[in-house]
Amino acid sequence: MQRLLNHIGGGYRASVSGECFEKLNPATGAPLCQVEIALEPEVEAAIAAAREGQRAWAALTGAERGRVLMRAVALLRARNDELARLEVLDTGKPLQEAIAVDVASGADCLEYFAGMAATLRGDQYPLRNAFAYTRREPLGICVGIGAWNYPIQIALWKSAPALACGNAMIFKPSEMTPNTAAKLAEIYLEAGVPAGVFQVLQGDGRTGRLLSTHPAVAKVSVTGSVPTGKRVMAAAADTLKRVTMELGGKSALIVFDDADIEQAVTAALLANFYTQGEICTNGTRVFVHEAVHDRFVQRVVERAGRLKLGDPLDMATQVGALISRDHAAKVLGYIDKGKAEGAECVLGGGRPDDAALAAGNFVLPTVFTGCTDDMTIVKEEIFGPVMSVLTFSGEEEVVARANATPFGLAGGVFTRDIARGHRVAGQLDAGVCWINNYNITPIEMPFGGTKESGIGSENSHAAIEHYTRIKSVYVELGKIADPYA
Ligand code: TXE
Repeated sequence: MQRLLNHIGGGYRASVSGECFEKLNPATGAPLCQVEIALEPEVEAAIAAAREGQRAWAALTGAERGRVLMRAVALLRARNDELARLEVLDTGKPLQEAIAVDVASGADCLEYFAGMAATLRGDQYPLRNAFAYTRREPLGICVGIGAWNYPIQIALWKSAPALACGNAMIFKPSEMTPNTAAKLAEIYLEAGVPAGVFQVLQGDGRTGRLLSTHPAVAKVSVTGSVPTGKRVMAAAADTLKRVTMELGGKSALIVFDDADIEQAVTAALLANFYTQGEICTNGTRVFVHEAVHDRFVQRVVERAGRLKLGDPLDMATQVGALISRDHAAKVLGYIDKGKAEGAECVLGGGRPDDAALAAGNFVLPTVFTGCTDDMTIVKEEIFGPVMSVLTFSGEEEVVARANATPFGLAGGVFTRDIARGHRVAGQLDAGVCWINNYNITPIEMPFGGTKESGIGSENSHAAIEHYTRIKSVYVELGKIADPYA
Protein backbone atom coordinates (compact mmCIF):
# COMPACT_ATOMS: atom_id res chain seq x y z
CA MET A 1 0.00 0.00 0.00
CA GLN A 2 1.19 3.53 -0.76
CA ARG A 3 2.89 5.28 2.17
CA LEU A 4 2.37 9.04 2.21
CA LEU A 5 5.34 10.94 3.65
CA ASN A 6 5.65 14.49 4.89
CA HIS A 7 6.66 17.07 2.30
CA ILE A 8 9.54 19.03 3.86
CA GLY A 9 12.13 21.33 2.30
CA GLY A 10 11.18 20.54 -1.28
CA GLY A 11 10.60 16.79 -1.16
CA TYR A 12 9.07 13.80 0.60
CA ARG A 13 11.00 12.78 3.73
CA ALA A 14 10.56 9.68 5.86
CA SER A 15 9.81 10.56 9.47
CA VAL A 16 12.14 9.72 12.36
CA SER A 17 9.60 7.71 14.35
CA GLY A 18 7.97 6.02 11.36
CA GLU A 19 4.65 6.30 13.18
CA CYS A 20 1.74 6.20 10.78
CA PHE A 21 -2.00 5.69 10.46
CA GLU A 22 -4.24 4.09 7.88
CA LYS A 23 -6.49 6.26 5.74
CA LEU A 24 -9.73 4.56 4.61
CA ASN A 25 -11.94 5.25 1.60
CA PRO A 26 -15.23 6.63 3.02
CA ALA A 27 -17.32 5.07 0.23
CA THR A 28 -15.97 1.53 0.52
CA GLY A 29 -14.23 1.24 3.87
CA ALA A 30 -11.14 -0.08 2.04
CA PRO A 31 -7.66 1.16 3.08
CA LEU A 32 -6.36 3.88 0.73
CA CYS A 33 -2.89 4.59 2.07
CA GLN A 34 -0.63 4.69 5.11
CA VAL A 35 0.19 8.20 6.31
CA GLU A 36 3.27 9.15 8.35
CA ILE A 37 2.73 11.40 11.34
CA ALA A 38 4.95 14.47 11.74
CA LEU A 39 6.28 14.89 15.28
CA GLU A 40 9.04 17.10 16.81
CA PRO A 41 11.89 16.24 14.40
CA GLU A 42 9.69 16.83 11.33
CA VAL A 43 8.27 20.06 12.75
CA GLU A 44 11.79 21.34 13.47
CA ALA A 45 12.99 20.37 9.98
CA ALA A 46 10.01 22.13 8.40
CA ILE A 47 10.57 25.27 10.48
CA ALA A 48 14.25 25.38 9.47
CA ALA A 49 13.37 24.97 5.79
CA ALA A 50 10.59 27.54 6.06
CA ARG A 51 12.99 30.13 7.54
CA GLU A 52 15.36 29.75 4.65
CA GLY A 53 12.73 29.54 1.93
CA GLN A 54 10.77 32.50 3.22
CA ARG A 55 13.80 34.81 3.14
CA ALA A 56 14.30 34.16 -0.58
CA TRP A 57 10.57 34.34 -1.31
CA ALA A 58 10.03 37.62 0.53
CA ALA A 59 13.02 39.14 -1.29
CA LEU A 60 11.14 38.86 -4.60
CA THR A 61 8.85 41.68 -5.64
CA GLY A 62 5.13 41.08 -5.37
CA ALA A 63 4.91 40.94 -9.16
CA GLU A 64 7.59 38.27 -9.28
CA ARG A 65 5.83 36.17 -6.67
CA GLY A 66 2.56 36.64 -8.50
CA ARG A 67 4.08 35.37 -11.74
CA VAL A 68 5.26 32.17 -10.04
CA LEU A 69 1.89 31.63 -8.37
CA MET A 70 0.12 32.09 -11.72
CA ARG A 71 2.11 29.11 -13.02
CA ALA A 72 0.70 27.08 -10.13
CA VAL A 73 -2.80 28.22 -11.12
CA ALA A 74 -2.25 26.84 -14.63
CA LEU A 75 -0.95 23.54 -13.24
CA LEU A 76 -3.95 23.21 -10.91
CA ARG A 77 -6.38 23.82 -13.77
CA ALA A 78 -4.57 21.39 -16.06
CA ARG A 79 -4.73 18.71 -13.37
CA ASN A 80 -8.28 19.51 -12.23
CA ASP A 81 -9.86 16.12 -12.91
CA GLU A 82 -6.99 14.06 -11.50
CA LEU A 83 -6.95 16.12 -8.28
CA ALA A 84 -10.74 15.98 -8.07
CA ARG A 85 -10.64 12.17 -8.20
CA LEU A 86 -8.07 12.08 -5.43
CA GLU A 87 -10.28 14.40 -3.39
CA VAL A 88 -13.23 12.05 -3.88
CA LEU A 89 -11.22 9.05 -2.68
CA ASP A 90 -10.27 10.97 0.48
CA THR A 91 -13.59 12.68 1.23
CA GLY A 92 -16.36 10.53 -0.27
CA LYS A 93 -17.94 13.60 -1.90
CA PRO A 94 -19.50 13.30 -5.39
CA LEU A 95 -17.05 13.55 -8.28
CA GLN A 96 -19.40 15.93 -10.12
CA GLU A 97 -18.93 18.42 -7.25
CA ALA A 98 -15.19 17.90 -6.91
CA ILE A 99 -14.66 18.40 -10.66
CA ALA A 100 -16.83 21.51 -10.83
CA VAL A 101 -15.95 23.21 -7.56
CA ASP A 102 -13.18 21.99 -5.27
CA VAL A 103 -10.00 22.38 -7.31
CA ALA A 104 -11.47 25.10 -9.54
CA SER A 105 -12.45 27.35 -6.64
CA GLY A 106 -9.02 26.81 -5.10
CA ALA A 107 -7.37 27.78 -8.39
CA ASP A 108 -9.58 30.87 -8.63
CA CYS A 109 -8.45 31.84 -5.15
CA LEU A 110 -4.79 31.45 -6.05
CA GLU A 111 -5.32 33.46 -9.23
CA TYR A 112 -6.96 36.25 -7.23
CA PHE A 113 -4.10 36.53 -4.72
CA ALA A 114 -1.40 36.02 -7.36
CA GLY A 115 -2.85 39.07 -9.11
CA MET A 116 -3.00 40.98 -5.88
CA ALA A 117 0.64 40.28 -4.95
CA ALA A 118 1.87 43.12 -7.19
CA THR A 119 -0.58 45.60 -5.67
CA LEU A 120 0.57 45.29 -2.04
CA ARG A 121 1.76 48.64 -0.79
CA GLY A 122 1.98 50.94 2.18
CA ASP A 123 0.72 54.45 2.85
CA GLN A 124 2.40 57.81 3.24
CA TYR A 125 1.55 60.27 6.05
CA PRO A 126 2.65 63.92 5.72
CA LEU A 127 3.82 65.37 9.06
CA ARG A 128 5.38 68.66 10.24
CA ASN A 129 8.98 68.70 8.86
CA ALA A 130 8.71 64.98 8.46
CA PHE A 131 6.68 62.25 6.95
CA ALA A 132 5.95 58.67 7.80
CA TYR A 133 5.28 55.74 5.58
CA THR A 134 4.13 52.23 6.20
CA ARG A 135 5.52 49.03 4.84
CA ARG A 136 3.24 46.05 4.50
CA GLU A 137 5.51 43.17 5.47
CA PRO A 138 4.99 39.41 5.57
CA LEU A 139 4.59 37.82 8.99
CA GLY A 140 7.19 35.09 8.36
CA ILE A 141 6.14 31.49 8.98
CA CYS A 142 2.39 30.82 8.98
CA VAL A 143 0.66 27.56 9.81
CA GLY A 144 -2.51 26.34 8.13
CA ILE A 145 -4.55 23.60 9.80
CA GLY A 146 -7.23 22.09 7.60
CA ALA A 147 -10.54 20.29 7.98
CA TRP A 148 -11.64 17.35 5.88
CA ASN A 149 -14.67 18.67 4.00
CA TYR A 150 -12.92 20.89 1.39
CA PRO A 151 -9.29 19.80 1.72
CA ILE A 152 -7.60 21.31 -1.33
CA GLN A 153 -9.82 24.39 -1.32
CA ILE A 154 -8.94 25.04 2.34
CA ALA A 155 -5.22 24.51 1.60
CA LEU A 156 -5.50 27.12 -1.17
CA TRP A 157 -7.68 29.58 0.77
CA LYS A 158 -4.91 29.64 3.38
CA SER A 159 -1.74 29.31 1.32
CA ALA A 160 -2.69 31.66 -1.55
CA PRO A 161 -2.85 34.89 0.49
CA ALA A 162 -0.01 33.71 2.74
CA LEU A 163 2.36 33.12 -0.17
CA ALA A 164 1.23 36.16 -2.16
CA CYS A 165 2.21 38.32 0.83
CA GLY A 166 5.69 36.74 1.03
CA ASN A 167 5.16 34.31 3.89
CA ALA A 168 6.04 30.63 4.13
CA MET A 169 3.25 28.25 5.07
CA ILE A 170 3.42 24.90 6.81
CA PHE A 171 0.10 23.21 6.13
CA LYS A 172 -1.31 20.34 8.15
CA PRO A 173 -4.26 18.72 6.40
CA SER A 174 -6.88 16.84 8.36
CA GLU A 175 -5.79 13.27 9.10
CA MET A 176 -8.97 12.22 7.26
CA THR A 177 -7.87 13.86 3.98
CA PRO A 178 -4.09 13.81 3.58
CA ASN A 179 -3.62 13.43 -0.17
CA THR A 180 -4.41 16.58 -2.12
CA ALA A 181 -2.36 18.92 0.08
CA ALA A 182 0.69 16.80 -0.72
CA LYS A 183 -0.06 17.19 -4.45
CA LEU A 184 -0.38 20.94 -3.93
CA ALA A 185 3.14 20.98 -2.45
CA GLU A 186 4.40 19.27 -5.63
CA ILE A 187 2.55 21.78 -7.80
CA TYR A 188 3.91 24.84 -5.99
CA LEU A 189 7.44 23.46 -6.38
CA GLU A 190 6.95 22.71 -10.06
CA ALA A 191 5.66 26.27 -10.55
CA GLY A 192 8.88 27.66 -9.08
CA VAL A 193 7.94 28.40 -5.47
CA PRO A 194 11.22 27.91 -3.54
CA ALA A 195 11.65 24.82 -1.34
CA GLY A 196 10.44 25.44 2.21
CA VAL A 197 7.85 28.05 1.25
CA PHE A 198 4.93 25.61 1.18
CA GLN A 199 5.37 22.39 3.14
CA VAL A 200 2.92 19.73 4.23
CA LEU A 201 3.12 17.98 7.57
CA GLN A 202 0.72 15.08 8.03
CA GLY A 203 -0.72 14.09 11.35
CA ASP A 204 -3.38 14.51 13.96
CA GLY A 205 -3.96 16.91 16.85
CA ARG A 206 -0.43 16.28 18.15
CA THR A 207 1.12 17.67 14.96
CA GLY A 208 -1.29 20.59 15.00
CA ARG A 209 -0.41 21.31 18.60
CA LEU A 210 3.35 21.23 17.97
CA LEU A 211 2.88 23.72 15.16
CA SER A 212 0.52 26.04 17.01
CA THR A 213 2.84 26.31 20.01
CA HIS A 214 6.12 26.69 18.09
CA PRO A 215 7.79 30.06 18.89
CA ALA A 216 8.96 30.53 15.28
CA VAL A 217 5.40 30.50 13.96
CA ALA A 218 3.82 33.93 13.57
CA LYS A 219 0.28 32.95 12.67
CA VAL A 220 -2.08 29.99 12.74
CA SER A 221 -5.15 29.72 10.55
CA VAL A 222 -7.48 26.85 11.43
CA THR A 223 -10.57 25.42 9.80
CA GLY A 224 -12.20 22.90 12.10
CA SER A 225 -14.50 22.40 15.03
CA VAL A 226 -15.15 24.95 17.78
CA PRO A 227 -13.34 22.94 20.51
CA THR A 228 -10.23 22.64 18.32
CA GLY A 229 -10.36 26.36 17.55
CA LYS A 230 -10.44 27.16 21.26
CA ARG A 231 -7.52 24.82 21.96
CA VAL A 232 -5.41 26.31 19.17
CA MET A 233 -6.17 29.86 20.28
CA ALA A 234 -5.14 29.04 23.84
CA ALA A 235 -1.96 27.36 22.61
CA ALA A 236 -1.13 30.30 20.33
CA ALA A 237 -1.69 32.82 23.12
CA ASP A 238 1.54 31.86 24.84
CA THR A 239 3.60 33.43 22.06
CA LEU A 240 0.90 35.91 20.98
CA LYS A 241 0.49 34.44 17.55
CA ARG A 242 -2.11 35.86 15.24
CA VAL A 243 -5.01 33.53 14.62
CA THR A 244 -7.74 33.10 12.04
CA MET A 245 -10.46 30.66 13.07
CA GLU A 246 -12.99 29.24 10.66
CA LEU A 247 -15.13 27.01 12.85
CA GLY A 248 -18.55 25.42 12.98
CA GLY A 249 -22.05 26.81 12.60
CA LYS A 250 -25.77 26.23 12.91
CA SER A 251 -27.02 28.80 10.50
CA ALA A 252 -30.55 29.94 9.76
CA LEU A 253 -32.15 30.03 6.33
CA ILE A 254 -35.26 32.20 6.57
CA VAL A 255 -38.01 31.88 3.98
CA PHE A 256 -40.65 34.64 4.05
CA ASP A 257 -44.15 34.20 2.64
CA ASP A 258 -43.38 36.49 -0.32
CA ALA A 259 -40.31 34.47 -1.40
CA ASP A 260 -39.88 32.70 -4.71
CA ILE A 261 -40.56 29.31 -3.16
CA GLU A 262 -38.89 27.22 -5.85
CA GLN A 263 -35.69 29.28 -5.50
CA ALA A 264 -35.86 28.93 -1.74
CA VAL A 265 -36.26 25.16 -2.07
CA THR A 266 -33.20 24.98 -4.34
CA ALA A 267 -31.24 27.00 -1.77
CA ALA A 268 -32.41 24.76 1.07
CA LEU A 269 -31.25 21.67 -0.84
CA LEU A 270 -27.86 23.28 -1.50
CA ALA A 271 -27.68 24.40 2.13
CA ASN A 272 -28.26 20.89 3.49
CA PHE A 273 -27.34 18.18 1.00
CA TYR A 274 -24.42 19.51 -1.05
CA THR A 275 -21.25 17.64 0.01
CA GLN A 276 -23.53 15.34 2.06
CA GLY A 277 -24.27 18.27 4.33
CA GLU A 278 -20.65 18.50 5.48
CA ILE A 279 -20.37 22.27 5.09
CA CYS A 280 -19.82 24.65 7.98
CA THR A 281 -22.05 27.44 6.61
CA ASN A 282 -25.02 25.16 5.99
CA GLY A 283 -28.47 26.59 6.65
CA THR A 284 -29.61 23.65 8.72
CA ARG A 285 -32.28 25.58 10.64
CA VAL A 286 -34.75 26.34 7.89
CA PHE A 287 -37.30 28.84 9.22
CA VAL A 288 -40.31 28.87 6.90
CA HIS A 289 -43.18 31.35 7.24
CA GLU A 290 -46.30 29.43 8.34
CA ALA A 291 -48.25 30.60 5.30
CA VAL A 292 -45.91 28.84 2.85
CA HIS A 293 -44.69 25.98 5.06
CA ASP A 294 -46.71 23.14 3.52
CA ARG A 295 -45.91 24.09 -0.07
CA PHE A 296 -42.22 24.51 0.79
CA VAL A 297 -41.97 21.16 2.59
CA GLN A 298 -43.79 19.34 -0.17
CA ARG A 299 -41.32 20.59 -2.79
CA VAL A 300 -38.28 19.97 -0.56
CA VAL A 301 -39.35 16.37 0.01
CA GLU A 302 -40.13 15.79 -3.68
CA ARG A 303 -36.82 17.18 -4.84
CA ALA A 304 -34.58 15.85 -2.04
CA GLY A 305 -36.17 12.43 -2.52
CA ARG A 306 -34.91 12.42 -6.11
CA LEU A 307 -31.26 13.15 -5.21
CA LYS A 308 -29.07 10.30 -6.38
CA LEU A 309 -27.02 8.84 -3.55
CA GLY A 310 -24.28 6.34 -4.35
CA ASP A 311 -20.74 5.70 -5.52
CA PRO A 312 -19.05 9.11 -5.36
CA LEU A 313 -16.90 8.29 -8.41
CA ASP A 314 -20.03 7.89 -10.56
CA MET A 315 -20.57 11.26 -12.29
CA ALA A 316 -24.34 10.90 -11.81
CA THR A 317 -24.06 10.72 -8.00
CA GLN A 318 -25.31 13.80 -6.12
CA VAL A 319 -24.93 12.66 -2.51
CA GLY A 320 -21.80 10.77 -1.52
CA ALA A 321 -20.45 9.12 1.62
CA LEU A 322 -19.73 10.81 4.95
CA ILE A 323 -16.10 11.16 5.91
CA SER A 324 -15.82 8.27 8.39
CA ARG A 325 -17.70 5.45 10.06
CA ASP A 326 -17.61 7.34 13.37
CA HIS A 327 -18.94 10.50 11.81
CA ALA A 328 -21.79 8.62 10.09
CA ALA A 329 -22.66 7.03 13.45
CA LYS A 330 -22.69 10.49 15.03
CA VAL A 331 -25.03 11.83 12.34
CA LEU A 332 -27.33 8.78 12.69
CA GLY A 333 -27.31 9.39 16.45
CA TYR A 334 -28.60 12.93 15.84
CA ILE A 335 -31.33 11.56 13.56
CA ASP A 336 -32.42 9.14 16.31
CA LYS A 337 -32.45 12.02 18.80
CA GLY A 338 -34.60 14.10 16.44
CA LYS A 339 -37.16 11.30 16.29
CA ALA A 340 -37.03 10.70 20.04
CA GLU A 341 -37.50 14.40 20.81
CA GLY A 342 -40.64 14.57 18.69
CA ALA A 343 -39.61 15.97 15.32
CA GLU A 344 -41.34 14.37 12.35
CA CYS A 345 -38.99 12.66 9.92
CA VAL A 346 -40.60 13.21 6.51
CA LEU A 347 -37.68 11.98 4.39
CA GLY A 348 -34.73 9.64 4.86
CA GLY A 349 -33.88 9.05 8.48
CA GLY A 350 -31.25 6.32 8.22
CA ARG A 351 -28.81 4.45 6.00
CA PRO A 352 -29.77 3.44 2.45
CA ASP A 353 -30.80 -0.21 2.21
CA ASP A 354 -28.78 -0.85 -0.99
CA ALA A 355 -26.43 -3.75 -0.18
CA ALA A 356 -23.82 -2.35 -2.60
CA LEU A 357 -23.39 0.67 -0.30
CA ALA A 358 -23.28 -1.25 2.99
CA ALA A 359 -19.52 -0.92 3.49
CA GLY A 360 -19.55 2.87 2.95
CA ASN A 361 -20.52 5.70 5.30
CA PHE A 362 -23.79 6.59 3.56
CA VAL A 363 -26.69 8.41 5.21
CA LEU A 364 -29.90 9.28 3.34
CA PRO A 365 -30.85 12.93 2.83
CA THR A 366 -33.10 13.52 5.82
CA VAL A 367 -35.77 16.16 6.46
CA PHE A 368 -37.41 16.85 9.81
CA THR A 369 -40.52 19.00 10.20
CA GLY A 370 -42.32 20.11 13.35
CA CYS A 371 -38.99 21.11 14.85
CA THR A 372 -38.72 23.40 17.86
CA ASP A 373 -35.85 25.62 18.98
CA ASP A 374 -34.98 23.46 21.98
CA MET A 375 -34.42 20.20 20.07
CA THR A 376 -30.89 18.82 19.91
CA ILE A 377 -30.99 18.62 16.10
CA VAL A 378 -31.86 22.34 16.00
CA LYS A 379 -29.20 23.42 18.50
CA GLU A 380 -26.12 21.37 17.60
CA GLU A 381 -24.03 21.19 14.44
CA ILE A 382 -24.72 17.80 12.84
CA PHE A 383 -22.45 18.16 9.78
CA GLY A 384 -24.44 15.67 7.73
CA PRO A 385 -27.43 15.59 5.34
CA VAL A 386 -30.05 16.56 7.91
CA MET A 387 -32.45 19.50 7.47
CA SER A 388 -34.63 20.81 10.30
CA VAL A 389 -37.68 22.82 9.24
CA LEU A 390 -39.22 25.28 11.72
CA THR A 391 -42.14 27.67 11.26
CA PHE A 392 -42.45 31.35 12.16
CA SER A 393 -44.99 34.13 11.76
CA GLY A 394 -43.17 37.46 12.30
CA GLU A 395 -39.93 39.12 11.22
CA GLU A 396 -38.80 40.24 14.67
CA GLU A 397 -39.57 36.81 16.09
CA VAL A 398 -37.59 34.94 13.44
CA VAL A 399 -34.54 37.20 13.73
CA ALA A 400 -34.45 36.70 17.51
CA ARG A 401 -34.77 32.92 17.13
CA ALA A 402 -32.16 32.80 14.35
CA ASN A 403 -29.71 34.65 16.62
CA ALA A 404 -30.35 32.49 19.68
CA THR A 405 -27.27 30.31 19.20
CA PRO A 406 -23.63 30.51 20.27
CA PHE A 407 -22.67 30.15 16.59
CA GLY A 408 -22.48 33.11 14.17
CA LEU A 409 -21.22 31.84 10.86
CA ALA A 410 -23.83 32.44 8.17
CA GLY A 411 -27.47 33.12 7.39
CA GLY A 412 -29.85 33.40 4.49
CA VAL A 413 -33.05 35.28 3.78
CA PHE A 414 -35.50 34.65 0.97
CA THR A 415 -37.96 37.46 0.24
CA ARG A 416 -39.07 39.63 -2.68
CA ASP A 417 -39.16 42.68 -0.39
CA ILE A 418 -35.81 44.41 -0.95
CA ALA A 419 -35.98 46.45 2.24
CA ARG A 420 -36.80 43.42 4.36
CA GLY A 421 -33.99 41.40 2.79
CA HIS A 422 -31.38 44.01 3.74
CA ARG A 423 -32.99 44.70 7.14
CA VAL A 424 -32.91 41.04 8.16
CA ALA A 425 -29.39 40.49 6.79
CA GLY A 426 -28.32 43.51 8.83
CA GLN A 427 -29.79 42.05 12.01
CA LEU A 428 -28.45 38.50 11.74
CA ASP A 429 -25.52 37.79 14.05
CA ALA A 430 -23.47 36.14 11.34
CA GLY A 431 -20.26 36.71 9.39
CA VAL A 432 -21.79 35.92 5.99
CA CYS A 433 -25.38 36.50 4.83
CA TRP A 434 -27.03 35.71 1.54
CA ILE A 435 -30.17 37.37 0.23
CA ASN A 436 -32.05 35.09 -2.20
CA ASN A 437 -29.17 32.61 -2.48
CA TYR A 438 -27.20 30.35 -0.17
CA ASN A 439 -23.67 28.95 0.28
CA ILE A 440 -22.11 30.87 -2.55
CA THR A 441 -18.61 32.05 -1.60
CA PRO A 442 -16.95 34.05 -4.39
CA ILE A 443 -13.32 34.75 -3.68
CA GLU A 444 -13.92 38.52 -3.92
CA MET A 445 -16.15 38.41 -0.81
CA PRO A 446 -14.76 38.18 2.74
CA PHE A 447 -15.61 34.88 4.43
CA GLY A 448 -15.60 34.20 8.17
CA GLY A 449 -17.73 33.88 11.25
CA THR A 450 -18.49 35.74 14.43
CA LYS A 451 -19.32 34.59 18.01
CA GLU A 452 -18.10 30.98 18.44
CA SER A 453 -17.91 30.42 14.70
CA GLY A 454 -14.64 32.18 14.31
CA ILE A 455 -12.28 35.09 14.14
CA GLY A 456 -11.04 36.89 11.07
CA SER A 457 -11.95 36.63 7.42
CA GLU A 458 -10.55 34.55 4.62
CA ASN A 459 -10.58 35.58 0.93
CA SER A 460 -10.88 39.09 -0.53
CA HIS A 461 -8.74 42.08 0.47
CA ALA A 462 -9.51 41.14 4.08
CA ALA A 463 -7.11 38.17 3.95
CA ILE A 464 -4.19 40.46 3.12
CA GLU A 465 -4.65 42.14 6.51
CA HIS A 466 -4.34 38.75 8.19
CA TYR A 467 -1.13 37.71 6.44
CA THR A 468 0.82 40.95 6.71
CA ARG A 469 1.92 43.33 9.42
CA ILE A 470 2.26 47.07 9.16
CA LYS A 471 5.58 48.71 9.95
CA SER A 472 5.61 52.49 10.34
CA VAL A 473 8.74 54.37 9.36
CA TYR A 474 9.16 58.00 10.51
CA VAL A 475 11.46 60.17 8.34
CA GLU A 476 12.83 63.42 9.85
CA LEU A 477 13.19 66.28 7.36
CA GLY A 478 14.18 69.01 9.79
CA LYS A 479 16.06 69.30 13.06
CA ILE A 480 15.23 67.16 16.10
CA ALA A 481 13.13 69.09 18.61
CA ASP A 482 15.72 68.89 21.39
CA PRO A 483 14.29 69.21 24.94
CA TYR A 484 17.85 69.20 26.37
CA ALA A 485 19.24 72.14 24.39
O1 TXE B 1 -12.39 18.63 13.27
P1 TXE B 1 -11.25 18.94 14.27
P2 TXE B 1 -12.79 17.26 12.64
C1 TXE B 1 -16.72 20.42 12.54
C2 TXE B 1 -17.88 19.47 12.35
C3 TXE B 1 -17.25 18.14 12.55
C4 TXE B 1 -16.27 18.45 13.64
C5 TXE B 1 -15.12 17.51 13.76
O2 TXE B 1 -18.84 19.72 13.33
O3 TXE B 1 -18.15 17.14 12.91
O4 TXE B 1 -15.81 19.74 13.33
O5 TXE B 1 -14.35 17.51 12.57
C6 TXE B 1 -6.53 19.52 13.85
N1 TXE B 1 -4.14 21.61 17.87
N2 TXE B 1 -16.08 20.77 11.31
O6 TXE B 1 -12.57 16.07 13.47
O7 TXE B 1 -11.05 17.82 15.22
C7 TXE B 1 -6.99 18.25 13.21
O8 TXE B 1 -5.93 17.33 13.09
C8 TXE B 1 -4.00 21.86 16.56
C9 TXE B 1 -16.27 22.10 10.87
O9 TXE B 1 -12.12 17.28 11.34
O10 TXE B 1 -11.53 20.28 14.78
C10 TXE B 1 -7.54 18.75 11.88
O11 TXE B 1 -6.48 18.99 10.96
N3 TXE B 1 -4.70 21.21 15.61
C11 TXE B 1 -15.29 22.47 9.81
C12 TXE B 1 -8.16 20.09 12.26
O12 TXE B 1 -7.53 20.46 13.50
C13 TXE B 1 -5.58 20.28 16.00
C14 TXE B 1 -15.02 21.43 8.79
C15 TXE B 1 -9.66 20.04 12.46
O13 TXE B 1 -9.95 18.97 13.34
C16 TXE B 1 -5.79 19.99 17.36
C17 TXE B 1 -14.82 20.14 9.38
C18 TXE B 1 -5.01 20.70 18.32
N4 TXE B 1 -5.15 20.50 19.63
C19 TXE B 1 -15.37 19.86 10.60
N5 TXE B 1 -6.74 19.04 17.44
C20 TXE B 1 -15.61 23.77 9.14
N6 TXE B 1 -15.54 24.86 9.87
O14 TXE B 1 -15.84 23.81 7.95
C21 TXE B 1 -7.13 18.75 16.17
N7 TXE B 1 -6.42 19.49 15.30
